[in-house]
Amino acid sequence: MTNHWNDLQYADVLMVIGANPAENHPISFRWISKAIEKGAKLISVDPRYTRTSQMANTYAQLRSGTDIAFIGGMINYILENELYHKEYVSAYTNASYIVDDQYSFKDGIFNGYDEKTRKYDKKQWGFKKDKEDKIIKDPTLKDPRCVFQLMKKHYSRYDIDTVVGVTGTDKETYKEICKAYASTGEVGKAGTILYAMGGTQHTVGTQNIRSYAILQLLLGNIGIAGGGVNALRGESNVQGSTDFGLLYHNVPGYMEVPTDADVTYQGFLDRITPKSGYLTNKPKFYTSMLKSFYGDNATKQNEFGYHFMPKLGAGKDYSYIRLFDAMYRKEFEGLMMFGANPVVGGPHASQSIKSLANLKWMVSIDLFETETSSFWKKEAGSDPASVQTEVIFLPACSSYEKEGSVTNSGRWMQYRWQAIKPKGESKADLEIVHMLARRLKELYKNSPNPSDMSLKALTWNYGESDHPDIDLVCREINGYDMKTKQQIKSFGDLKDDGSTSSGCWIYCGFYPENENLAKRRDNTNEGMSNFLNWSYAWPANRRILYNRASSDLNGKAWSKDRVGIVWNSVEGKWKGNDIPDFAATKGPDDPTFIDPFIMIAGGKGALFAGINEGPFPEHYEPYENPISNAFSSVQLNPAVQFGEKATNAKGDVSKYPIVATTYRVSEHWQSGSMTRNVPWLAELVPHMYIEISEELAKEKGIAYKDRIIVSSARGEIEAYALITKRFKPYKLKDKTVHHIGMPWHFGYNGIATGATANVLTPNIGDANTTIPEFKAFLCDIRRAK
Ligand SMILES: Nc1nc2c(c(=O)[nH]1)N[C@H]1C(S)=C(S)[C@@H](COP(=O)(O)OP(=O)(O)OC[C@H]3O[C@@H](n4cnc5c(=O)[nH]c(N)nc54)[C@H](O)[C@@H]3O)O[C@H]1N2
Ligand SMILES: Nc1nc2c(c(=O)[nH]1)N[C@H]1C(S)=C(S)[C@@H](COP(=O)(O)OP(=O)(O)OC[C@H]3O[C@@H](n4cnc5c(=O)[nH]c(N)nc54)[C@H](O)[C@@H]3O)O[C@H]1N2
Ligand SMILES: [Mo]
Repeated sequence: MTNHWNDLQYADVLMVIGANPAENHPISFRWISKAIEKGAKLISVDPRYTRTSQMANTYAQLRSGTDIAFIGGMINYILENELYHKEYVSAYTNASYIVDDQYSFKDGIFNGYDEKTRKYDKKQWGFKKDKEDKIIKDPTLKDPRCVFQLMKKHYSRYDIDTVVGVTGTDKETYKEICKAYASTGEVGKAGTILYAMGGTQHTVGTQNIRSYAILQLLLGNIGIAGGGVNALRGESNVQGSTDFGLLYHNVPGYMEVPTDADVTYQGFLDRITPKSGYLTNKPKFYTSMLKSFYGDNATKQNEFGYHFMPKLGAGKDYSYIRLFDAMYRKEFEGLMMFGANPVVGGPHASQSIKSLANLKWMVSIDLFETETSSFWKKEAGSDPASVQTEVIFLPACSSYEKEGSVTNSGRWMQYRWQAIKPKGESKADLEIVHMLARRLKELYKNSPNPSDMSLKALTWNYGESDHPDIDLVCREINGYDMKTKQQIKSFGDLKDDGSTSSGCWIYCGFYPENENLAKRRDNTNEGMSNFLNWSYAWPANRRILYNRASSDLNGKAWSKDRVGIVWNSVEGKWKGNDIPDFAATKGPDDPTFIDPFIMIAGGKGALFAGINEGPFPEHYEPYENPISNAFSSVQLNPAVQFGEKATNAKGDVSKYPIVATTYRVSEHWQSGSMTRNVPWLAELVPHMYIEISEELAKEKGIAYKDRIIVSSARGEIEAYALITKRFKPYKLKDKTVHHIGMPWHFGYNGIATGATANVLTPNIGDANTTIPEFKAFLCDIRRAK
């Protein structure tokens, strides 16, 4: 989230698109309801009429996988009718930048595309520069080659009729939404966008979210209270885990993992450090992280221990789908899984089982025996001995049985204390890792083998018993001065000369001196519900990102009802209801002042930005699509990469004419290991079901509670039919398309069991993140015998 949960109450219009917070983030509704009580409008855009839709002023149906068309039409409406926030767009975004002459867009393809590699050369999407190497701008936004005009041209193709012909949305409802949301472009108004997996789990997931960001920049909705692009994150600590390098290509603080092509530390730093913007400081953060990994073993002479770091094979991709592909090819011997159940949660689930069966060993660290830790029973049928994978199960304890912090969607790092002692032999994940690390270090301490140097050089100073001292972990995450061992107060004080250590730079400052600020529980509201003394928000306790944009060019708040940070000329500093995310003493007239979007070189909000499939989001159809693309002759996102051929079976509309999507219900949690083992919850939603419209049920001769079979190119499942008004057939331009939906919470273990939706889902992902396309695929249904 650029903003945070409590802040939702300050919005004038809330658009929930690709999320269902009433079910999946129920507490958020406290703040949404508060906004509604004050007169705000709630818009819900979803293929299915959800519990969120039920609370909304306006509900729009859209076919799964068509968000870019939906938002593209809104962008067009706003540009055509000049409803954007003019001063904001001109001053705070890159709308005025003149784009390089090379830029072009023709029939779905931008310039710089290589068909063979399915990749773009992003360097060809640059800006025009003058002799002093400065970007040429036209603040009037009239130049036909400025970002603003090129964007206008790009989205002029997204007229309302074409859009609703693709999304299947009712035209009058669509117009109503365009008007209502565009009203937040008025100076002083605020609109917020809430999204989650309905937006991301697509082959165009990243561009879906970029289209939300463009919309928000045009309306001047970023940096202000009640605004923002707000990702409603998933598992309670998924924000924290990505902050700490959960993903294969990141180390803590969203910095890059070195590859084996990065032969020297300096060369690596040169590659990953931008030439301008705040991230020019990256070497300070990286070196401090290496000091936290290797302590005194990281010296200037050995490039701060850079060579101890494991390197990723250059060009290798070990994101989820590729990792399972690699396991299938037997490129891995073993797998350690902390709290994951891929046999239910992963795409093309029956294929995941085959990948696991190709491992030599697998460790599952979980609260329950899951479908994954018992996969060998299913895989082998009546002969478990035929599966060679050695499976080890370590009982983990639940969140209530351990202490530590979790970071919520608003980036607030909140400490939780242990409520009860762990049951049985179960242990906290941290304890399991700690015990393992200590034993491994002991085993290898005398090894002369160079490949074991990394383990030997690693510092592990969290106490001498099997129970780690978590306070020492917290102190190390924040960081300290190597000589004095004093805690560092802010990431601005980190150095690249090896004199400071910090485990995760974005968290540096949560533990200055002797107070762990994640433990703060002072709920005094000093202004705009930012609760600056409640827990700690990264970075630097800032509650709303890019908050310079909360005021105008002179430093005056856009709205007196939404004061973020304002310039106080008497005191000569920026003050307000938040922590400024820029130098607080540099006035608005200071020539060295940094623009609001501090993390981007130039500081301007990027309406034009190079991500993998182009500088402007463009609509492409999902991998499996019911109609041909109305916007160009390119069907699928041209930058999507394919994995193993054998695992990428594609269903054709002639055989699988129905669009399907998957989602969650309040009563179950994820792959269901936890909730399907809790009797009360298992009783509330005891069976797997498929939601189908009354029209489709009639066409197929299916009655309520009939057993039906859903098939896709990957497999088929059997479940109960739930006939509902929540789904309606879609009237697209040339044909009517049926749409069904189903929860993905079921598997064959636990008290409540049922078919796994992911047997049906495709093994293909987004072109930037590779998140699987769980939300839009084709299938067919029939009555079971
Ligand atoms: N009770 C409960 N709460 C949960 C979870 C849970 O399992 N149970 N899981 C947690 C986790 S890890 C996560 S990531 C979050 C996820 O939170 P959400 O993203 O809200 O979860 P979903 O229900 O998967 O998807 C949201 C909506 O997207 C819609 N949708 C499908 N396709 C499209 C599309 O193409 N465009 C648009 N605009 N919408 C589409 C679906 O119909 C669905 O209503 O929830 C978290 N909260
Ligand atoms: N079709 C479809 N598939 C999806 C999605 C979708 O929308 N549609 N959503 C995707 C999303 S957003 C997500 S996040 C993934 C989730 O996929 P997974 O992470 O594989 O599924 P979970 O059920 O969340 O697995 C969590 C496991 O952790 C265990 N656990 C709970 N607490 C602890 C703990 O403290 N320590 C340890 N060691 N274990 C613990 C639980 O018992 C459970 O078995 O699924 C994805 N799969
Ligand atoms: Mo998630």
